[in-house]
Amino acid sequence: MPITPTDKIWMDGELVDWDAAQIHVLTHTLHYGAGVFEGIRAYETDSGPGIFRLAEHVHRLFDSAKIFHIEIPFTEEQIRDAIRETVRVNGLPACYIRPIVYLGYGEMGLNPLPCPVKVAVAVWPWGAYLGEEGVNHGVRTKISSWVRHNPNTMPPAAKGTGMYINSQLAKVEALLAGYDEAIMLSPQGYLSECTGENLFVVQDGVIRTPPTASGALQGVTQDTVLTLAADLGIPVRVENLLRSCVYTCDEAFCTGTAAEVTPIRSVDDRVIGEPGPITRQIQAAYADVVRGRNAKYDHWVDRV
Ligand code: PPE
Repeated sequence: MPITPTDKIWMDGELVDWDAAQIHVLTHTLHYGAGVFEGIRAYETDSGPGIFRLAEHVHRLFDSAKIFHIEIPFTEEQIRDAIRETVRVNGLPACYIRPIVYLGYGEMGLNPLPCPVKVAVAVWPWGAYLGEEGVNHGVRTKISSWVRHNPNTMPPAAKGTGMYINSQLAKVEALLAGYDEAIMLSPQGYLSECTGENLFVVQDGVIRTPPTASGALQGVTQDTVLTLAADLGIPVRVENLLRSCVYTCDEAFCTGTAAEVTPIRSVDDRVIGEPGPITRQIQAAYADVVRGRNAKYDHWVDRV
């Protein structure tokens, strides 16, 4: 998906022109992959752009950094302010927001501790992550031959840049085989998540999703969906699920900030079909809450 440039990028406390947001080729994170990032969306609301669950995303960024021994030279409040400012100056009604913390230029070798810690925030317009067709009719998925991280190989609770090599291997394998997205299993053989989304399965009116212990990221959208579903009176369970569950389920969908709520129409050529009623209900509830149209969760929408 080509990036549409915007006006300014926030780098280490200053707004710089989009084209001037450059780094050195000996940037530590480029070589060894230890950086942490977030994906956040701002939506158009009645009172200007609203950033969805900003505090939770920034908190996860700090948790990810802590796991990797990266000390962010700003407070959570400063980063929240930087994000609001970047959204504001770029003047978009809605956008995707990418804060990244990385280790900069000045050191080489595997000890990251002496490296300068750099922070940037960029925003750009980003449409349907898995395509409009996917949102409306569901995506075709394949269980990957690539296994999700063992929790003692890579910490699933961290959103680390280098961790996405695993996702990319699975994504490319699925795309080259003619599918839209991959579903990954945990090293123990349970369903884990997709390459950039959490996974949900609906069976007999119950919504189920795998736990972080399966190697899945603890998704903000996953939490939002579990909360909204409970409000709608739909039973929810977070538990280990077998691969066969997703072959025989009534409905399945995946969730993420970028992907929002995207239905799954088939898995390994076992057809689930057009998005079902619970998936549609969750999609609609999500579309409302992110745009500040659900009074109960107005505190999730941070107006800039
Ligand atoms: N699992 C993974 C592996 C993941 O990358 C994401 C977000 C999620 C689950 C859902 O998390 P949350 O956004 O908190 O609901 N993936 C981000 C990056 C996508 C990208 O291509 O870059 C995102 O959705 O912003």
